[in-house]
Amino acid sequence: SSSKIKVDLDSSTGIAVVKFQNPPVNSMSLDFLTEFVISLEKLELDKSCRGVILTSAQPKIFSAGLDILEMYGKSPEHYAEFWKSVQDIWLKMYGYRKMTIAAINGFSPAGGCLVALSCDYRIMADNPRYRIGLNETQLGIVAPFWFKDTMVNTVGHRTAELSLQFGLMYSPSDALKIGLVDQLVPEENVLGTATETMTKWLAIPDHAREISKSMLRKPTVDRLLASRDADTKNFVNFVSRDSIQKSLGLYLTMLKERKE
Ligand code: CO8
Repeated sequence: SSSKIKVDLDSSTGIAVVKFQNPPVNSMSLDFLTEFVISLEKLELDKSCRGVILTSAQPKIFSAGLDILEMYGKSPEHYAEFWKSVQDIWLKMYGYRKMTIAAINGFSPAGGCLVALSCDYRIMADNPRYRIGLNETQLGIVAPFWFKDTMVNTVGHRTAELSLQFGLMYSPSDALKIGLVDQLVPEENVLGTATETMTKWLAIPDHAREISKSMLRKPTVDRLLASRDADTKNFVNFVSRDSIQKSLGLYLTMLKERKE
């Protein structure tokens, strides 16, 4: 299978650009997530890499989130395997030792938003058509507690209440207002600004920044580590329900019909 993750490491600056290339919408399938986590592990072990920028190789879309087809009409064993890979990518990213920046160059719903939220800094294209947010409830599904924790840690409790219950998708300017993203720039400058910003962050001694990050994030990571199996069981039971399968089926149909 062809590569869904393109890694470009500049060993003179220590900055790696990781590009999602899973057309048409960078949905996060099991294959995608597996390759993604392996790429991040390799970069974490590579001494010439100090920071990672995540962005998309597809125009207009950062990532459409988890691949809904991995959660629809499959076996319980498949759901469990898929969910473990979702946990793996979040655990890897949220606890990542190196500096990470999301260069959000398009739509970023649900799992796409989670990946961006797991970075240390978010720069988004100021295109008013783009949206970012945890829209799970709109699909009739529920973002798990660690998605919620990540959101609360970023935007605060009250904004997370509104955001998660409504399944709100924010325009770039609204996302900036609530602190869901840190900076907006013209579309063509997203990657350039991310590189400049990374260079500034890399002026901070790595070990001091790393320990500070870990101090802030470890309690959140530990909560999932303490209950991974229960969280997987919970997901498998939930997603296997007839009512949830029906909701996902309707949502997939809606996506298709919207096009015609
Ligand atoms: N998974 C699978 N297929 C998808 C997904 C997805 N997330 N998103 C889009 N597709 C498919 C479409 O169905 C379409 O398929 P086809 O070509 O066969 O008709 C194809 O990709 C292209 O999509 P569009 O035509 O819609 O492309 P546009 O450029 O018009 O729009 C968007 C791009 C805005 C990204 C749009 O596709 C969209 O809104 N997608 C849905 C995004 C979404 O709601 N994702 C949520 C996924 S759930 C998740 O990430 C977290 C789950 C948490 C766990 C829950 C516990 C149960």
